[in-house]
Amino acid sequence: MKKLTSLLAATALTAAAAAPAMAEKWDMPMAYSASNFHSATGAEFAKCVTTGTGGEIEIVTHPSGSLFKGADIKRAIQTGQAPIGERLLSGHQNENALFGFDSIPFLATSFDDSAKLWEAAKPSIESLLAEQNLTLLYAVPWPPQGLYFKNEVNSVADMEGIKFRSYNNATSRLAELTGMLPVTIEAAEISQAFATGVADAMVSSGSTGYDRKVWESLNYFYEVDAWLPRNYVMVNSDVWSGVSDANKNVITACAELAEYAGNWRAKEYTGFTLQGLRDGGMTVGPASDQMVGELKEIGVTMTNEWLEAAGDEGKAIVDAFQSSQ
Ligand code: PCA
Repeated sequence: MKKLTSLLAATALTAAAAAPAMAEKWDMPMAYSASNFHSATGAEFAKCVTTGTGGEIEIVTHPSGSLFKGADIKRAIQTGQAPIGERLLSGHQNENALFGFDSIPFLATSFDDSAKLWEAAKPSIESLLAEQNLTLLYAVPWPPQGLYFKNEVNSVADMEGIKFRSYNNATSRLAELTGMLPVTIEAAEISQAFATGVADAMVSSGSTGYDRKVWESLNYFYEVDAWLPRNYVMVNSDVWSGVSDANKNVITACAELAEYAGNWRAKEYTGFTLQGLRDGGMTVGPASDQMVGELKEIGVTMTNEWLEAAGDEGKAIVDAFQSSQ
């Protein structure tokens, strides 16, 4: 009996020793700061997968663009330099207008509407990604987008000539249509850009302003609720097809959990970070009626431009979203 027990123990030890040889480590590049709620959600997703697969797949997150910068993350995953990662979906709008469905001003301005719009767009986005050797795992919205300025602004005329930090095509276009000068800068680098006067304004969530402590340079946040762009987590499709069915189930379940938790966090973080901006000394409040009216006119122009660029598939997304209202 004793012999059998020690034989079993030895076998168990051998099995345990063999396990790490099969274990894979997946580095997961992420563009935003470790403290950001998307990064916190990604870290929990990574832990869920590592635990759920019994360590067969260990995911290690790399926030703040430390492994690949935001703009390079998708290509890194497509080409297999990294197996998995997170990126701002509308960052790919320059490749295909469809990716910009979530950055159309005033189309979907609340968390509920953003969820409906995502529902309408998801099949198109999944197949666009699949054509690029990418498998979508989960997606989480940012809080509503508002306008940050160094100085008080009450109308579009007041924006003339201001240097404006943009993060995708739509935000650059918004700058052009409001007479501002767009310069594209990753969120990880905005604190320095504002401190050195490379930019004096941006459109973003309270969350990004809070994470990057922009009150050190900027003084006003106008709650415009213009749209809610999304981050998504993708995996290289070749890597994905090599994963066992059991581990695929674990990863899919962890992704569902992450999407749920991320949505919840985004909502919680909205009020918390706006208060954080106030505590930092910023003036936070709604934009003037005049400014909102003028921005909405620009929103109509941008909606029409997007519909033209995104063709029938884009129109089908907007129609499906509007009929879900
Ligand atoms: N923060 C990101 C994208 C949208 C947002 O709220 C950024 O500013 O880069």
